[in-house]
Amino acid sequence: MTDELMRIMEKQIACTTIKPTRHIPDLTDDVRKSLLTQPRSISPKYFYDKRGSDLFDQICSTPEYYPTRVESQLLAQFARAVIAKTRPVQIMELGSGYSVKTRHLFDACEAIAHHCIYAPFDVCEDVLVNTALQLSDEYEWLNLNPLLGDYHGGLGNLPSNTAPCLFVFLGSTIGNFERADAVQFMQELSSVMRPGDHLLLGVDRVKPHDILNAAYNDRQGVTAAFNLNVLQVLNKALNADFNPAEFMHSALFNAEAERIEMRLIANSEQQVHINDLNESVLFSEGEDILTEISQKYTSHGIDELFTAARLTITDHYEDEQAYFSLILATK
Ligand code: SAH
Ligand code: AVI
Repeated sequence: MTDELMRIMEKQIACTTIKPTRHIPDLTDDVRKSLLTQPRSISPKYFYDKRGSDLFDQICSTPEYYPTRVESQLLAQFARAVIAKTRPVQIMELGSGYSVKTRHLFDACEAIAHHCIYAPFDVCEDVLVNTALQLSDEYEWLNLNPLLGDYHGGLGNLPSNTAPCLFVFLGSTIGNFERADAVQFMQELSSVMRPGDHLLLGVDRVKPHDILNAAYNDRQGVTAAFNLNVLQVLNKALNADFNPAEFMHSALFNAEAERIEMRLIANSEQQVHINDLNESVLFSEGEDILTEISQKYTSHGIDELFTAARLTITDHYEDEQAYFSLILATK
């Protein structure tokens, strides 16, 4: 038995699997529907195997990727106010990853001896378990309830019997939804919130294009490696033979749609075999796969999102340059 497994058992850390409330296509369905047909795309949720999650973590420390830095500064500044206002019995975080910035909320709880439950919800089990282990060392008072699941499957089965609950959705992960899907998601979130619950949402803002483009094209090439890693995920899961060296990372701000569009572009004509599906894909030179959109919002766009979800904004925190917003809202 590995040391890590021993620690998990000693600490009794187990993930609860959250059943979807509606059908979620699996990787096979998604690949058939989106990758084998044109225009080609793949859902960004497939980025996040252990390596993809680690690469995202590294992106957060690149000098160009301002969202993490700015959001972290906002949390450092306002976490105490958020906790004082919401007094959560439970903090439920969607797409929690390594819960790095959430520690500002735990520190704010600790400062006033306010003990609570933390329920991180993520698709990546490895990261959930490791993070829970780490947090249980750092915050002994924190009552951990890691939840494994896919938020595209609905939020109706999340444990919600503990009120007041502070829902947290950081990193502008809402930007990885198409605008219409973001509205639907916010409405779904609102429908599981009860009076007294709050939502803390991190949203990246529209800003000068050079800053946006640089954030997704860091000089060390970490974002490129993160993007290309999805091909390895497909190779492993579906016994495919994508050659990442034959694809190029591309991320460009689409000014009309106000979003970064991240793609993988075939360097040459090539045939890829997806053995488990018994399918082949012929890529022409320059043909691309859309791997992620990262919608940026204006302050007006943020207001519209909350209005559509019938949530009332109580506080809108932003940095001096209005690069990033942290919004606290209630039902
Ligand atoms: N909240 C963290 C991590 C953001 S990265 C931060 O702000 O730094 C996006 C996170 O969302 C990853 O941890 C990824 O595993 C998770 N994620 C992506 N798609 C998901 C889905 N469909 N359901 C649940 N979690 C998802
Ligand atoms: C998680 N998500 C909000 C990040 C983003 O900025 O869209 C993922 C990312 N992709 C490239 N860099 C970071």
